[in-house]
Amino acid sequence: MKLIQFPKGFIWGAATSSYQIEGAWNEDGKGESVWDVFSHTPSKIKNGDTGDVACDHYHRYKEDVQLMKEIGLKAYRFSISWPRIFPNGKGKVNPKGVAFYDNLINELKENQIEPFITLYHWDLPFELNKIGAWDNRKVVEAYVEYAKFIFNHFGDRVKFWITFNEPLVFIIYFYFLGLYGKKEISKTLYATHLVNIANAKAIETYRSSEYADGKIGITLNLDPVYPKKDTTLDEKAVKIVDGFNNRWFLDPIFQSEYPIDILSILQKNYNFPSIPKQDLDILNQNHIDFLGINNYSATRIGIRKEEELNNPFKLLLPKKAEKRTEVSEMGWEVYPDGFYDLLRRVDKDYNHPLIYITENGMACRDDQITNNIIQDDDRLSYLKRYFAAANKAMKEGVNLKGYFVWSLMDNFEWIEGYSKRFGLIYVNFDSQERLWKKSAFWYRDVIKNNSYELSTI
Ligand code: GCO
Repeated sequence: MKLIQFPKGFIWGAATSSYQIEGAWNEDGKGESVWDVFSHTPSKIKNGDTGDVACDHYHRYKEDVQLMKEIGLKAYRFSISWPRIFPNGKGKVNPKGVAFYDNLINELKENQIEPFITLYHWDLPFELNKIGAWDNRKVVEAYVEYAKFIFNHFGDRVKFWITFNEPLVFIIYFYFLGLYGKKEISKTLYATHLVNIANAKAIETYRSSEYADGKIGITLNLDPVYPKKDTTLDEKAVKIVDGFNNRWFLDPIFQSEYPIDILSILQKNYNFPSIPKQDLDILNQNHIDFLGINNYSATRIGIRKEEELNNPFKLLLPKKAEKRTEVSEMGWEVYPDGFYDLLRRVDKDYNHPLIYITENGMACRDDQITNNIIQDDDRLSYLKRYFAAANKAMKEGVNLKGYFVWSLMDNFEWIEGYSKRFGLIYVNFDSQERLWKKSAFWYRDVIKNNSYELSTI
């Protein structure tokens, strides 16, 4: 057995997002989001599930904060539903929406749990989708106004801010998913740049706000990318996938420029427009305080023909893991060494940034119960190995200061609906009963001891 010891003050947390847990989709003046409309569209979501009720967190938040308290969480990462604050995306504020988050934040503070707030976890006000979603600079302006309101209203109590969750997913994947309706690929790609502008302007707004004494960052979903075979072709494919998946999002944020190899592919194949100098200046003047990393798995790439390199989006599509690979219920490979590799790479290539793991966890069947406790041994084993990988990276110098398990509780897993369970806490979506899983008890002890034993056999 090996003792895995974390430094004093390490921030142990759990994460959720508004659309995935709140429910009350049209209550107390909340406006529609693109996900309300999408999940109400037949055959889009598995089993016809919607986020209409979800975990009913909007009404049960006090009970849920007590669960966080019992687990011993030091912090809780959640997102604010933009259309609950601005039902039309901008203009008139919804006071009952503001009151919900006031109550939640106050409940957290009263229980010594630090709120980490994600401003945007994908629930774009549907009204803004009508003017083009993220490929319209007017949506960027509306986002900055929303952010300004949030900072000024909650900034006295909230000191950790995440501007966006996973631009790769909510732009590239969701444009292909049709979430925003019909879109051209060139506009989709340009939207990744506009979100970077929105990120920089939100940072600028925060730093000039009344409560600018906190930290502000962005959450990216990053993956280590490996060749399936040790061939030049696979190495070339790895460079492209790593470029699209990781560098296209990391470089503008840390280096205020886009990776030239990917930029030239986009210019050649998708007439990606040149970036105006004033945009690059905005990126250059507003850097993040910390990077949030979401990671669950690893990406392995193998191609047979050179021409496959000309269709980068096909390369990017999620792949089924090889046979006999350990996978989660999502079919994602379990590969903790990849997590270590990723952390070391970000640390080395992007100048030793302050990092929080803003999401890591495992979807499991969670169908075994003993003494009212869900026996999620697979998740327990996953977390032990991923925590150990992070700990190893920290010992080698990575500036990692906190870890948020995805997720606090089972919730609406986007197009998978409620069929995939990531929670430390099990949710019976018929009765809304919450049940502890074995991993929640284990996590409670890790937080209490700031350490745990890892079997080395
Ligand atoms: C994401 C999102 C979460 C997901 C989780 C499991 O990373 O995709 O932030 O909302 O539910 O990652 O897929």
